[in-house]
Amino acid sequence: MSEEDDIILSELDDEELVQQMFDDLYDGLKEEIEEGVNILLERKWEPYDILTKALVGGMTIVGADFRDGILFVPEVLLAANAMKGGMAILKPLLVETGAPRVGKMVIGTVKGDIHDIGKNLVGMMMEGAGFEVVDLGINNSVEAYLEAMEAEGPDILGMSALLTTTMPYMKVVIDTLIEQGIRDDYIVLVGGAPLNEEFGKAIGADAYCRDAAVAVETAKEWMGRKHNSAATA
Ligand code: B12
Repeated sequence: MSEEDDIILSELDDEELVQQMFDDLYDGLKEEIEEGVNILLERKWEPYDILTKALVGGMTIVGADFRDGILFVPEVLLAANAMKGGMAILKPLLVETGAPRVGKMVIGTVKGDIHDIGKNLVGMMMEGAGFEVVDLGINNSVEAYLEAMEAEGPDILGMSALLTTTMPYMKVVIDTLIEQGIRDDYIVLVGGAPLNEEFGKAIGADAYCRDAAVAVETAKEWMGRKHNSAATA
């Protein structure tokens, strides 16, 4: 029996439990992460706090060790899978706000990029804030974005990229919108770890958002501007 088998999660205090969840996420232990999330919910933690403090906090440690060559793709995949297990429990809770629909967003990770945790988180938080979200998944070509936008008629286009090699593709999408004369029909939000505000401006996005909470605030702000300009037009 390994040492970990002896740990009973429900007997840990909140701080110890979050630390243990960092370890469990690191080790890709999906069931333990799900159990930890459920325990924190029973202890009346807000779903958003569980998401940011326990899950995103743990993924930050995984990210640092991946960057430093201590963890490799298979381990990170397991960690991502464990994180998704926890997110799946939180999703309905974050989404059930009963808020009126405030707008519609089409979101997807760009071509060549398969990272989807951050995008999923943004989608969840946007739904929680009352937006209707159409998730195109990963590896989206210009054509896939355009097709979805035509079919769905969103207010907002959200693009995610986690690789320095795939982030320029966002510009390809925006340039195509410009060429087709439809750029100003949408609010374009971009995000992903390697991006920054300057990059967002340079490619012609309306805003770069560093995390899901900022994405929600920014989306609401831009929706407000859109309504005001429609009223004065
Ligand atoms: C998990 C992970 C993986 C998993 C992905 C699993 C999955 N289903 O997503 C796997 C193992 C598959 C993977 C693969 C690879 N990865 Co990887 N991965 C990561 C890691 C550790 C965490 C990313 C993550 O999920 N973060 C947690 C989420 C919550 O944060 P986030 O994504 O940043 O999202 C937040 C914000 O950015 C923002 N946001 C994100 N998207 C959007 C979109 C919109 C519209 C808005 C408004 C906001 C927004 O809000 C989010 C929520 O707050 C990062 C490290 C890091 N520091 O980012 C490396 C990292 C991104 N990967 C990296 C690399 C190199 C790779 C590989 C090329 C490795 C390889 N040799 O094969 C492959 C690429 C495959 C491909 N073609 O895409 C590098 C990229 C380096 C670079 N400069 O380009 C990183 C930075 C690690 C590193 N330092 O080396 N990876």
